This record gives sequence, structure tokens and C-alpha cells, in this order.
Amino acid sequence: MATPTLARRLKAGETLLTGWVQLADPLVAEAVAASGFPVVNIDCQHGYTGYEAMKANLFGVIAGGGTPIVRIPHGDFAFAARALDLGAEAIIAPMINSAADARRYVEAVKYPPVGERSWGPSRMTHVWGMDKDQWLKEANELQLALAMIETRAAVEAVDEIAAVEGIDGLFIGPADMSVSASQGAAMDPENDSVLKTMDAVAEACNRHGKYATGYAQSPKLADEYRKRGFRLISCGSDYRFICAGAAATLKQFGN
Ligand code: 3PY
Ligand code: MG
Repeated sequence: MATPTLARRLKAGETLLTGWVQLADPLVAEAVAASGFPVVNIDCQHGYTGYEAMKANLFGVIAGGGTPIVRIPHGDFAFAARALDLGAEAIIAPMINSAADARRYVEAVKYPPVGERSWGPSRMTHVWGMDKDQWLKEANELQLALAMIETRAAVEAVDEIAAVEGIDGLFIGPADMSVSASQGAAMDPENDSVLKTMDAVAEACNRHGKYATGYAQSPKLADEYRKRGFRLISCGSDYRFICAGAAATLKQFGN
């Protein structure tokens, strides 16, 4: 019997590194998970995947021993609900810029009384060994809703977004954050605006009892997250892993 793990591990105080897959091949998703990432995000915003590829990748992650989570396309909350029905243990929703955005998101991904998620957990009740009553009681806690903070508007509204019931955590997107903060002058994930966003997100999450999480484009950013108590830190992507491996192999073989 499979068991959900992410919500429990975070509750127990663990900090977890997350791999990131964008390619539409479950063997790649499996390889990333089997390389040791405890959690693997399937990126359906900028990844090269639709629903069927997301589904295949999700089973690839599970086959590799990882916990699957899914970043949805911008504003596609119906896709989020479908990913949860398949077994994603968290959703990352991009560009949540206001409390109203956060409420619309929660409406789709949490059962009443918190939201209005529609009933359809055939697979999940079966593979997680739950009856319908247990599922209804526990699903809202076991499948997490993470809201991306990656624009100036989102930073201004960060406290109200964190306060929305059903939002389990905030997730920083440093690339978009730096582009928004500089009004298109620079894409620079290590920019001061990103460090300030980390402080604001950490503070809002502490105040409202939510998880602070984010994407790290570099080990330096991962350290900055760790210093501030962030709990889920995403790094790398399958495409970049392949490019880095190919370049390193060429070098090693004397090119
Ligand atoms: C960003 O940095 O903007 C992200 O969305 C992370 O992938
Ligand atoms: Mg982004």
C-alpha cells in the first residue's frame, strides 16, 4: 500500500530538496527521483508537458522512489484538481498575486468547508488505503497548496495571501521576481529584490503558520533559503542536468 509522505515529513520538521522535471518522458522523471531527490516537481507551466505527460511523469517519479508534486500552468486550477486526483502531494501555482487569486486556487484544490474541490478520488482512496470518510477528513491536510510569490504585486499582498485558509505555503520564483522588481531590466535571481522577498515570505509564513518554500537557481540561493528556515527547496531541472552531464563528459574525455 502506498502512503502519502510529503505533508508528514514537513510537519515532522524536515527540509527537503526538490528535483524538477520539464521533459515529457517518465524515464527521465524516474531517473531524477532515483538519483536521490526525495521530492520531484513536474513542471507543467514551463515544462514540455500536457496532462498525459504529467500523468506519465507522476508514475515515473513514484517508480524512482520519489514523491511527486506538480506545478500547474498559470491560472489552470482545474488542472491542479486533476493532478491531485492522480496523486500529486502538492501543487505549486504560479503567479498568485493577490488574496483573491489565492482564494480562487483554494476553491479548486480543497474540499469544503475550506474550498469547493469536486469529489473524484477513485485512485487515491484505493492506493492510499483509505475509505471515503477518511479521505474526506484528511485529503485537505495531505495534499498541499503552495502559492507562488514572484511579482511585485504578490510581495505587496504577501501577508494577505499567506493568511488565506487552505494555502499551505508560499513558493518563491526568483527569476520572475527579479524581472518584475526591475520592471524588465534584468533577470537576476540573486538580486537584492529576491533576498528581500525571502525575508517577507519567511515573516508572513511564520506569522500565519505556513511553509516557506522556493526555487533556487544556485547553491548560493539554496543557502539563503536554508538560513531563513525554508522547508522545500527546488533546484536544477532535468534539461539542465542533461546539459551539465553532457558538457562534463565531453570535458572528461578530452574535448
Ligand atoms: C521563477 O524563478 O520565476 C520560477 O518560476 C522558478 O521556476
Ligand atoms: Mg516563475
